[in-house]
Amino acid sequence: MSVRVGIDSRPRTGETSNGDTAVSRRVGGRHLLAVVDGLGHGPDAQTAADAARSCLEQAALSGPIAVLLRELHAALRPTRGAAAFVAVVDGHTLVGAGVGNVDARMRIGRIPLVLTPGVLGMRMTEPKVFQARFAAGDRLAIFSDGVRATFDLDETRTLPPEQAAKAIVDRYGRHHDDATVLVADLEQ
Ligand SMILES: [Mn+2]
Repeated sequence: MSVRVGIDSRPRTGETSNGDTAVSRRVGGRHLLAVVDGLGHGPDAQTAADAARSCLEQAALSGPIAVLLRELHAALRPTRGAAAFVAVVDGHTLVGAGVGNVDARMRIGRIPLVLTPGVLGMRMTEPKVFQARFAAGDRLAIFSDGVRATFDLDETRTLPPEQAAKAIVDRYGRHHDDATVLVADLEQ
């Protein structure tokens, strides 16, 4: 099973620091997919995003997702905090959780997602972990709240993931916020 990923991320208009970040990382048979939105925008938001990125680039993917989120929560403690959606693809199974305003959807499948309120690094309740079936040929999008949720994944179905992510950010990105989309296709 391979996951093909495209990411587009840009700061709000007039800002050079990006408080959003996305991570795609394969370890063994597992593939980590994450989007992080540092609180607010500007350099301090980017510091939070950077701390989250370095945590997610080193974290073990073999344990429960709730443990990964607790590690992320701890790594973000010295920062102003962040919202994040973190998922792991293992075969045809997608397991993940979202804390704060980073959301996700699939083109065909359905994520029974209940976002957990809170801010990673500040306050987090027990994360609500979902599990979904991720069929070959399906497409997942994870997006920060700088992207209007009205986009339809069918609109970009003919585009490869890199171009689809860019098209969604270009068309649906809010100019007053950092905007990020991670698009992942599950291939055979
Ligand atoms: Mn945001």
